[in-house]
Amino acid sequence: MATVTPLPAEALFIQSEGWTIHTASEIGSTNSASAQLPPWHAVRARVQTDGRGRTNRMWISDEGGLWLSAVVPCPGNRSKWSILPLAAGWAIIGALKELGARDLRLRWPNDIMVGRRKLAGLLVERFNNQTAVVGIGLNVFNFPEEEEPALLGATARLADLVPGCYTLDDLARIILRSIGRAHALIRDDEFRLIADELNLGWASPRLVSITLTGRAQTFAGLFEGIDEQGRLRLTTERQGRCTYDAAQVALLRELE
Ligand code: BT5
Repeated sequence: MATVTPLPAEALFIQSEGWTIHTASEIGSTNSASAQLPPWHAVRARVQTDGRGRTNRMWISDEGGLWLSAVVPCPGNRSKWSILPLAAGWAIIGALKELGARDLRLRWPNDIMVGRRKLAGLLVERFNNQTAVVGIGLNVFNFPEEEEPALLGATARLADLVPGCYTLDDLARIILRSIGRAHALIRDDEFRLIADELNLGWASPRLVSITLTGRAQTFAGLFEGIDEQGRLRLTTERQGRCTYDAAQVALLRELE
């Protein structure tokens, strides 16, 4: 289980369209700082000192990027909400398109890519049965490769895609609004609308390699989008057509 840390005492907050957004200068991880907040609260940090990705990979969170975590209610059956990471990716792509960004795509399950460069990553965590924390890391005006040279050539920045006079506060508000819409679709059992739209973007099968959680070996297959429960559809030479949920897949690499 990921660590839970309190929100820094100096965090300031504003209200925006049903959200309470807490902002602090420096936070370890905005996801950890959101763990005990009620639904419709969000936390934003200027920098994160311990930003994390999936399976505890490191997330570089230098000044100028949007490091934001949003707490949403998840009533009822836990499995109903397992599609939240995909829906959040869809929501963020929608929000960035509204702003004028083009040629964005979702790399399953939740990387937002421009070609082969990563613009944003998402980390959805459940710290209790009532809520989920949707963590969003979006490169905007920052230069993550200056902090981590291994990222050279592998990242994209919103400022290069959409020049304009938006602030990180504006972006936080637009993205939170869009997350609220995606949340309502899941709540109302309308996820298939999101799945259909995502599958349009994945219409051409793509060769990928997969490492399953807890297994050492990697195998190749054709990624063919998601089913109505958000599970990855894969065709492999040995097993034919199979499906995997996000928790079963430790790593997906695109081979073309
Ligand atoms: C992710 O993990 O992509 C999820 C990232 C979620 C970050 C947000 S920020 C707000 C909230 N608070 C947190 O602590 N986390 C969330 P994953 O798919 O595991 O990708 C991690 C990999 O992305 C790393 O191993 C690097 O290769 C790469 N990476 C790290 N920092 C990056 C950056 N700023 N831009 C692009 N790629 C990066």
